[in-house]
Formats: sequence, structure tokens, C-alpha cells
Amino acid sequence: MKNALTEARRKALTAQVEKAVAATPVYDIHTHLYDPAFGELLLCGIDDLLTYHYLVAESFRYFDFPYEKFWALSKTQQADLIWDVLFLQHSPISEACRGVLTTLQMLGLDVKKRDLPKLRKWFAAQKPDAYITRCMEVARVRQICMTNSPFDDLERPRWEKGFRRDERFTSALRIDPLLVAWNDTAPKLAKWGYKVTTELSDRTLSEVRRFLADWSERIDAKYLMVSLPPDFTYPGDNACARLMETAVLPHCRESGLPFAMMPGVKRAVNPQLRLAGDGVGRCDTGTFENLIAAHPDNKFLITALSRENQYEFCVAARKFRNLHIFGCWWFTNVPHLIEEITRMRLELVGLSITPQHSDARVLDQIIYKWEHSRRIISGVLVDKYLDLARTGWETTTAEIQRDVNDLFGGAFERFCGASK
Ligand code: FIX
Ligand code: ZN
Repeated sequence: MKNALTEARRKALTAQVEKAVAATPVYDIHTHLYDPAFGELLLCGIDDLLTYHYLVAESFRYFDFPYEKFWALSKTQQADLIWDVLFLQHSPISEACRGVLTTLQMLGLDVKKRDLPKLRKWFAAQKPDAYITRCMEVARVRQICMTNSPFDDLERPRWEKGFRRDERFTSALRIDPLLVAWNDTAPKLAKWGYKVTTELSDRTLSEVRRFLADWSERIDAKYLMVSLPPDFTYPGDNACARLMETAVLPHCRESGLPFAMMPGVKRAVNPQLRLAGDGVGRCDTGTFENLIAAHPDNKFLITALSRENQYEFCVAARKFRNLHIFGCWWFTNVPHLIEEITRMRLELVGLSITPQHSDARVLDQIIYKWEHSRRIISGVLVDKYLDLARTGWETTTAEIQRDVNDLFGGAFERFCGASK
């Protein structure tokens, strides 16, 4: 078939899509950032950017000294070493390295000077609240969802004490220890006043539900969330499956909250690397189909860590309207995989997905994570609208804007709000 599109139409449509994607503020639905009321837990600035665990893992490929020597250093000293080995001794072409440079550039800093002390001075002069606003504006992020864990000893006391919430930050209740380390977690719940034992009796399960209800309310959770090892199975005679079925999912149904699952992480493959030491494994997508099929009244969010699982989850999303797939998580958050995964999702599922989340651990990272992803999402969308135009279908500017709004948080918010 002859391509009937004129060059002018092609250019105009491309410009329309690029403009909508570039300008639409996004709801960043999964991050590790904190409301400013959490003080130093909200990381930001050049030293936190440089000591991001993605860069730590890359640096150790060049370091020839013991792990412990690195961990004994101050953050500034660690950042100095990482800057030297990843930016000066080699070109910073990995996605995580490039991200630091994109962030600096978009903040108006001159990267070609390679002047780390000067960069430090600039960051030290920023005023916290205005700087959050600046980063969100530069990144065009309208809302940031935190990952909040009652099991985190630094976080928990602040929630218990209470604070005035910053409306830009929403919350997700993270429950990994409850589901993947029940025997260690039960005594903690008991200490906090919940009448539980390690045995999953009716009383224990009802107390776990009370714990989930208390914390969902306390943090005003938008959804509950767990990351899972590749070998999780459902149905199965394991504490994780039983707790899900008899405590977490009933609580989610009662409260109308989605349950987000992040399968495929192998924790502490190399514990010496600490946070940087986690790995990836392919999960059994059949397990998740079983779980979703057995709970049609629950809403599920899924992002898988393994590239090899992406296709099967797209197919699963076609089967289950109570499943919303989201994000290119962690090791999949690199340009060629974002492109592949986004294209596949749009082609197989359409617009009822959330193509990306930032997973930022350092505030300033939202700038590069969104800039890099926006460009890719934009390119894929341009192809899709051009394909439509070739059929004679005309997409209006308002329709493009509607679709981009959906991809950048609208579809997620509708999914969370919808009753299943
Ligand atoms: O489990 C998670 O939410 C992961 O995103 C983190 O644990 C991981 O360390 C990370 O930062 C990935 O981007
Ligand atoms: Zn995360």
C-alpha cells in the first residue's frame, strides 16, 4: 500500500504528539522519595545522585579494593570515587551515568566543566521546598507516590507521631516483610499490639487485616505493594500465598485498594553490594494468572522485573480487566527495553496501561528518568498515530491529549477509582 501521508501531515502530527508528551504533567506512581516532612529521608543533590545504587554496582566493576573499604567511607568520599571511575576514567555512557548528566543539564548546570566541587556548591545553595518545586517543574511531574513501609524503623515513628502532609506526595503501603518473611515479622506485629503468632490461625489473620487497615488509613494509601521472588507460586502451600489470600486481598477488597505486585527480584544475590546487590529472575506468569482469576473482585497492578515476562503479562492484561500493567522497572528501565516494552504494550493492550514510573530514590532523578522515558514514549506514539493516519483516520489534538493524559496517570487513577 502506498503511504498516502503528505510530508506536511507527517510533520504536523509528529509535532502535535511530541508537544503533548513533552508538556503533560505526569503522576509518578512508584518512587522511593519522601514527603519533605521526612527530612533527611528525602535524598537529593549531587552526592546522592552519584551514590545511587545503580552507579555503585557499576563502579565496583572497576574498584579493586574490598567492599568494606567502600562502605566505611563517607558519602562524599564514595561520590568522589564513583565520579572518578565512572565519569572521568571512562565515558559515562550507561543509562544511570547518562541520567546524572541529563539531570545536571536540565537544571542549567554546565556538565562539560567536570567540576564536582562547583556542582556541590550549587546544590548546597538550594532551598529544600523551592528545590522540590523546581525538580517537579523541570521533570513535569504533578504527583509523586512514595513507597511507605511500617517495617522501616526510620519511617515508622514519623507516621506514628503524625505530620502535615504535602499534597504533592501520595502514599503506597509496602508490605514485603509481612509476605516474604512472615516468621520474622509476626513477632514485630505482636510487639506493636496485634495479637498474632507465627501460626496462621483465624485470629492471627484477622489481626493482620487490622494491621493493614490501620496502616492504610494512617498513610492514606493509594494501593498496597509487594515485590516477589521469581519462585513465588500460587496456589501454593506457602505463608506468602496464604497471607495474600486470607489477609491482604480481603483487606484490599474491603478498602477498594489495588494490590501492586512486582515479581522477579532475587534479593541479595551479592549481599556485599548491599542495596546494589539484588538480581533478577523470570517468574511464572501462570501463578499471577491463577491469582488474578481467583480474585475477580480485586484490582491488581503488575510490573515484572524480567524482560522475558513482559509479553506474557501483556497477554494476561488482555484477559483480565482487573489487571493494570505499569512501568519499566529497574533493570528494564533502559532505553532499548523501554522502547520494546512500551511498543509491545500499546500494540497488545492499547492505552489502558501506565507505561512508566520513575522508581527515583533521589529527588533530582525524576528529571532524567522522565526526560529519557518521555522521548521514547513520544517516538512510539508518533509511530502509532502515523499508522492510524495512513488508514485515513484523523486523530484530533484533543484526542491525542486525552490519550497522553491517560498514559501519564489518568488510566491509573481511573483504575484505582473504578469498582471491579
Ligand atoms: O523493590 C523496589 O521497589 C525496587 O524498586 C527497589 O528495591 C530497588 O532497589 C530500586 O531502587 C530499583 O529501582
Ligand atoms: Zn521501587
